[in-house]
Amino acid sequence: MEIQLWRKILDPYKQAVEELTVKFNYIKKEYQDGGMYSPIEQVTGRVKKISSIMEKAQRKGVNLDDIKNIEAKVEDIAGIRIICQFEEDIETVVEIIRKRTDLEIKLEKDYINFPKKSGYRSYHIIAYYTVETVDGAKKLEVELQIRTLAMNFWSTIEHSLQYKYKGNIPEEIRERLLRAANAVGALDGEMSSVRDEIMDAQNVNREMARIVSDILSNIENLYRLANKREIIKIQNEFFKIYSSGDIELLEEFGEQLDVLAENYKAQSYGD
Ligand code: 0O2
Repeated sequence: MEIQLWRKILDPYKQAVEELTVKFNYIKKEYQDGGMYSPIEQVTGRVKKISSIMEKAQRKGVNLDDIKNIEAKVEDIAGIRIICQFEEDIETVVEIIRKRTDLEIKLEKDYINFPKKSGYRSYHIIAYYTVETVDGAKKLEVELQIRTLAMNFWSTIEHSLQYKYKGNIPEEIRERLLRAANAVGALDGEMSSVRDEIMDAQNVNREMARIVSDILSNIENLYRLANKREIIKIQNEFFKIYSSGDIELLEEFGEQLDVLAENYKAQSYGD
């Protein structure tokens, strides 16, 4: 098939990858804006290279002229990777995907409870997704890979070794990779056991950042409305409470500042 035709075929897949990357990043943002822990840490996407599509199609015994069959058999032309901090988050993300109305699940592959012989661990979902193009709607297959940071680290290294050794990784390296995969499994287990504490610490940090940012924008607004002496007093009070690290005191201070800022605004409107 001509390269030009390939490009035309791949365009909707590119659109699907771009749209889904935005959508999953928005889920992360929604959690964070609501002051909640996000099960999604990072989202990436890619359209498979033409050479990889051809290689996979050949491996699956598909004629390279039979584009419909290639699209049906090579399920990961459009790939989205969702990275989570903890193994527990994977199930949450899978549930989110199962409930979406814009994704219709074709099949799920659980390489977490059933790792591959290589040691590869990840959760895969093949789903149908429709993109609107100038030629009308096109229903495509996309592959969603959901995995932890640690699983992603392992698979990235292993993938580049597969590439280096053209799929024939020497036995000794393969064994080491398998040992490393077990270590990654143990690491995820350890991280899960301290998950609640890590999440609490992250929530406190996020909450602190939100309160500080509100206080600073209030102080900035008050600069225009209140007198300098009062502002300096407020600022010093803020620095004192901030250095104490007491989040409750900081919250209380922030609320008082909100009231003060509102009063000044009301006064200035009344002028
Ligand atoms: P790339 O470069 O990531 O695009 P199947 O038809 O189910 O037998 P298929 O279609 O290969 O086999 O599906 P599978 O096994 O679910 O794998 C799809 C993708 O998962 C792969 O894409 C890899 O990204 C990843 N993957 C699967 N197994 C391994 C593994 O052992 N190591 C690593 N690092 N990644 C793996 P591609 O096509 O390999 O390429």
